[in-house]
Amino acid sequence: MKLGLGAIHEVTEEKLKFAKQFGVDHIVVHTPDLSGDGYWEFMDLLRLRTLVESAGLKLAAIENIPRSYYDKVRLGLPGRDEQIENWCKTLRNMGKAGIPILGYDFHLVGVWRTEKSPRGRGGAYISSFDYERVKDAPLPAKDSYGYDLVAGAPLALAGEMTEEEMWDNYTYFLKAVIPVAEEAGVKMGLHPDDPPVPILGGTVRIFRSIDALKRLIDIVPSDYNGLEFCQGTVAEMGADVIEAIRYFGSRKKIFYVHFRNIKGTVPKFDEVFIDEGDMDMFKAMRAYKEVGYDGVMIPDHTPGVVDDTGWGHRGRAFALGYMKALVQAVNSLP
Ligand SMILES: [Mn+2]
Repeated sequence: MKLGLGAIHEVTEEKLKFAKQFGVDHIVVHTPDLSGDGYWEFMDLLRLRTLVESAGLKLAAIENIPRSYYDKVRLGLPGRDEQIENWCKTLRNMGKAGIPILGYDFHLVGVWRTEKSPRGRGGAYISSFDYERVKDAPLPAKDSYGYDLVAGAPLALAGEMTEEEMWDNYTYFLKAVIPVAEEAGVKMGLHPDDPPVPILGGTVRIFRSIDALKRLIDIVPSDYNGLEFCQGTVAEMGADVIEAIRYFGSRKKIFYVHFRNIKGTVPKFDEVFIDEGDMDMFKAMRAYKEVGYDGVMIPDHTPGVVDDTGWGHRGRAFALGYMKALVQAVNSLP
């Protein structure tokens, strides 16, 4: 198991130093601003990797492509073939630039929480989700990342899609891109839909169960088709987390891990500190070790603590330290 730091949108000297100081070797960059026109250019990707490596770190993955780059793909609209072609260009350029993993998701309204309040331990700010409060909320114009939900298309389209249509759009996309991912040597890992509920903002969400994750790996069997395994989201599903680690880990389908703990499951959960959630994180870490997982793990969302920064340096440092101790602990098991 390798530890890393993610949720880094802009690779600054300060972030790299932070990672280095807390003793991790890997960086996951989140939707970098690479000024590409529908795809990312080789030189921009190469510069990004070089920047990370100049600090003595490795660029383990890029997480998420700008959502406008594949809005038509997700909705199955005319123009999707061009976007798929661009996705393939990005994959080829990533491969040439030596960036081995692309994390992505395939839903319409992004990550959604209903509250962020100081209800956490000692008044820490935690984010929470309560499906009751947003079940019937209408389709927003922008997703929760702030991007236009469906650039240039009637919003209603997204709201009218059925689950099977969403699966069709996904299948069409996956069959087109995975062969190119193989050629390029870039693994594509899907992040399950967070929160994993059937409908949000009037749009369907298909990756909300273990069965759905199994289905996606069967659509195109390939070493390059797998998961950005968000343990927090799997816990939100109410699924058996250890079982899921064993199932996907033993099949080498976990490309990297979001190591997060929560309290509750959908319809209602809180994102608490890593040491106080429902999941025994030691057991989880042991399961990764037992299946021979050798990829990167990064902290995911963490509660906001006293005097923390907007990015959450203190919260992330706590999670990282905890993870480091867990890795040492499982590695010292007989
Ligand atoms: Mn996650």
